[in-house]
Amino acid sequence: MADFDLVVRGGTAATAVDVFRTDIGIRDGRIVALAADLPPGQREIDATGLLVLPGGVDAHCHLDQPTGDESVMADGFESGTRSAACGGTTTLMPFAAQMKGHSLREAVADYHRRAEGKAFVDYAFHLIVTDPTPHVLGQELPALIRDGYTSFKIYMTYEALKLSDREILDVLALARAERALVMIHAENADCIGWLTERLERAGDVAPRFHAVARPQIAEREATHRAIALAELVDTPVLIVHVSGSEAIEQIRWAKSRGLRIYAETCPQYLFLTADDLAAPGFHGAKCVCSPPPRDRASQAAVWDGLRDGLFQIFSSDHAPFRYDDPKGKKVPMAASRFACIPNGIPGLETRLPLLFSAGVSEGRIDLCQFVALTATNAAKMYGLYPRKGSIAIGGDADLAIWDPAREITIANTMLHHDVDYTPYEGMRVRGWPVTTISRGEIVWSNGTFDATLGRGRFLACEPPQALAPNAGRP
Ligand code: DUC
Ligand code: ZN
Ligand code: ZN
Repeated sequence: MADFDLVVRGGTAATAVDVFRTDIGIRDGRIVALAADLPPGQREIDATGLLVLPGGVDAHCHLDQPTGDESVMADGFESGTRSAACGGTTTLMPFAAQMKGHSLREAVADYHRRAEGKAFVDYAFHLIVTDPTPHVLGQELPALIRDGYTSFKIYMTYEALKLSDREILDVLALARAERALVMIHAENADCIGWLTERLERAGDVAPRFHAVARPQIAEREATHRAIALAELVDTPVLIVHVSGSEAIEQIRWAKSRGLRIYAETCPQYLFLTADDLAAPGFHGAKCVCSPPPRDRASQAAVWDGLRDGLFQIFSSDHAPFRYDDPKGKKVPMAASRFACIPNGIPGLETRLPLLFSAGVSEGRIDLCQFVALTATNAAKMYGLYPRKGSIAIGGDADLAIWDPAREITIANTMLHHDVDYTPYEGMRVRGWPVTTISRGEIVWSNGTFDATLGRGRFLACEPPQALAPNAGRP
């Protein structure tokens, strides 16, 4: 009998801190040996000349999330986890969202029903808290945190979702007491509402005005306020989907004062700009997301932040709406009001190749930073480490094997989501995950996806782990 179910042989492995040549022995879904010249396994993968990285952890994506209007998300757990796996991601963290006036516990139960039996790879849930009543803060949330939902997102914008500053303080205090992590969508709701009304009155309703209605100043002000509220309560927060150089300045300032402010950014802020929302006809709607893509200077500031450790996490913020669909970007009101275009763009499968190519292949970040930003830091911050996010004995055998020389021109036809476009159509990348292994099973290999529906498991999260102050830096 072979010692191993699977041996990945001859590759170059990378973690957030090290790059080393090793064979990887896998048994019962876990890594059980890291050494040269391991004895044969029942199956073998020849990784000579390839990189073996931890499977990606996509710590911010939206799947089958009720929207509250007539739009419907194109991807649920089946197509979402399939697409993620084909792009080298083995753990996803979508959101169980509370609707105002409803129970958070019920939202979680509903979201489990949506996921159950449909995932191809493993997943955990963040919560979205929109109605922090005494019952939610005193009963539901503490119990949910103990049950493995240790991170929750709150909004400073959107009428149906936003919290007042006072409510934010209450949520932060609860997170401090219960050791949970609050993720904040930082945009100033009143600035956006005021600008939107003026633009609509002037007849400026095309998709490109979405970016005009959500300027950097609205993100900068809310980011500053989120930092101040977190400082007041003395608890760490994570600012999600940071887009602009001005918000980045605020985070840099907070960190220079020793505050525990963490930050996430996404591919759209490196590879798109507001000009993409001005594409001919209605095509700009394909790039409508919030916060919106900015300009070249902000792209450069985001790269600086990825390089120097300002950002800990690089997520997709996959929020999937079909373009040519009255339940997608073309919901009836969207043609006459940019504010009705569903917010969000797809990106589960392209997240890692885009960052690998422009980051690692082009020398802006090194391989260890890539692993930290795309897997390890999220696993630590959201309480999934060391089971996920690394290559370590005892950890789950979640691996992505990369061909760093493979050149691909991105086309929606090659992707595995159920969205009818990708904003990155035609972009050329160097480096692609050729094989994905989830808990020891090969689910994606050389262009073929092969996994049993429902094999993906729910992961209960531990409390967040502190990151080293320089996590993500060389
Ligand atoms: N916030 C997100 O996190 N995703 C999509 C849209 C939004 O506003
Ligand atoms: Zn958001
Ligand atoms: Zn999101």
